[in-house]
Amino acid sequence: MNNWDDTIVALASAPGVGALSILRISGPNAFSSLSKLAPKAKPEDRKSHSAFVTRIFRESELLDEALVTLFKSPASFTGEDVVEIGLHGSPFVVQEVLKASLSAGCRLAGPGEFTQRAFLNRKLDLAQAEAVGDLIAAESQASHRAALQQLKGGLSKEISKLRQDLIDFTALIELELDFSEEDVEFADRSRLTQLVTEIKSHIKRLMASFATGQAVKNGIPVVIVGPPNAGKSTLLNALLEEEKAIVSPVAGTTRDVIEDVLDLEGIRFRFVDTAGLRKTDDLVESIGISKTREQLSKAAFVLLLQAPDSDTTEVNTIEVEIQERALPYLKIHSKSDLSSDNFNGFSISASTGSGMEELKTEIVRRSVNLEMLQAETSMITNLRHYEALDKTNIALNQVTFALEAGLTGDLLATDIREALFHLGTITGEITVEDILGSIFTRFCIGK
Ligand SMILES: Nc1nc2c(ncn2[C@@H]2O[C@H](COP(=O)(O)OP(=O)(O)OP(=O)(O)O)[C@@H](O)[C@H]2O)c(=O)[nH]1
Ligand SMILES: [Mg+2]
Repeated sequence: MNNWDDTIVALASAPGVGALSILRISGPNAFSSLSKLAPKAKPEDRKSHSAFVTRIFRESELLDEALVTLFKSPASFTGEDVVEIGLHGSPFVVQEVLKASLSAGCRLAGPGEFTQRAFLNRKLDLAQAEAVGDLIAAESQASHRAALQQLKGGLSKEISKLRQDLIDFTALIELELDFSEEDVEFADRSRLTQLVTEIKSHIKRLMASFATGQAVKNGIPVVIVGPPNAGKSTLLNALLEEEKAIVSPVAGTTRDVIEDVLDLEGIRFRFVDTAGLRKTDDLVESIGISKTREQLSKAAFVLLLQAPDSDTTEVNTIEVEIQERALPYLKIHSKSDLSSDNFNGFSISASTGSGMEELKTEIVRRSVNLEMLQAETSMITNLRHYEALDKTNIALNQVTFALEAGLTGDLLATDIREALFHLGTITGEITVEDILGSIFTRFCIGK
């Protein structure tokens, strides 16, 4: 257990009219600071995890009546003595109590400092600590679930297991090195080859989840394309139920990229309306079209619109481009209210709303790996973790190479140690100061 000699304080939830604001204090002086603020609190006589109502004073002036919760070290989020003060007061009262706690022996916490203490006290590993940050930022049900799974330690357990398997093996190889004169092999090479192959495929699965993981965190990008006037902007507006994009009968109305997020079935999507794709001599429109290509390169799913009066050659050219990029897409006949033809496939009218609900269902079904989202499996949502897995994989490729070439134990051990190092940076079993700094400063103050 680390022992800091200072006690930190911060607002853990924002003050607002009618809302409870929580002031969180953690450190060796947490209870003595509380006693100064609330003489009747008597924290030493109370059990951990007890909550009670008490009056908060600054000197003899009554500031608020507060709901206080105590957590005694080591049974707290940070592992230290923790006091949480729930204030009813206005932002003014909250500021006054915060100031009074500074005079009572606390200092203001930096960003993420509570979580950092929790990590350094081994209450959470690094991947879990990062999940706290994701949980705070989670805006949709799916991203919330992914963060919670990581916070529960799902990913950490998987990584630790992979590491342990490798560590057991390195131990055998290092034993061989001690007996190098005698030319013995404790570590069965074919068993090691098998183990490395298993670990590599596990890592591949985790790395493949990154695309879904990222999409869940930031919104799955769905790009709307089609010839001019096909009704792209009208569709965006109908999906968002808001007049976000300008709609007009003039071909080439949309030039910029217009986007907004929408949650469907608890999953966040980012719908992107574009200038479409066509050959044009108009300078501004051609800039818009190159922006459409840029959006396509980031798309997870494409909606291709074709109106009854669209030029089919233009539609086909766009469809070929989508296929060349190997993007999953849905071809939609738009403005169905203007045509009595029976199309094969999807048809909608953004004006009358016909086909819109079916379209939303189809987008969710086609663009998300629902199995991955719903299963209780770990997903990689964090670029740092993805890069660490990538480096682990490269090191393991070296191990495979060394095994195939029949290289000696010491060379094998070096590559395995390299793989262990990168795996260890995910959960923080191996910590590098710069990594810690950059992770926790991204948190907000009070967490
Ligand atoms: N009847 C009918 N008209 C529609 C429908 N959707 C769009 N329109 C009309 O078609 C015209 C073009 O619509 P937009 O949404 O601006 O088309 P766009 O594809 O964004 O066009 P550009 O931005 O110019 O490429 C407008 O006059 C819309 O009112 C529909 O479902 N039914
Ligand atoms: Mg438009």
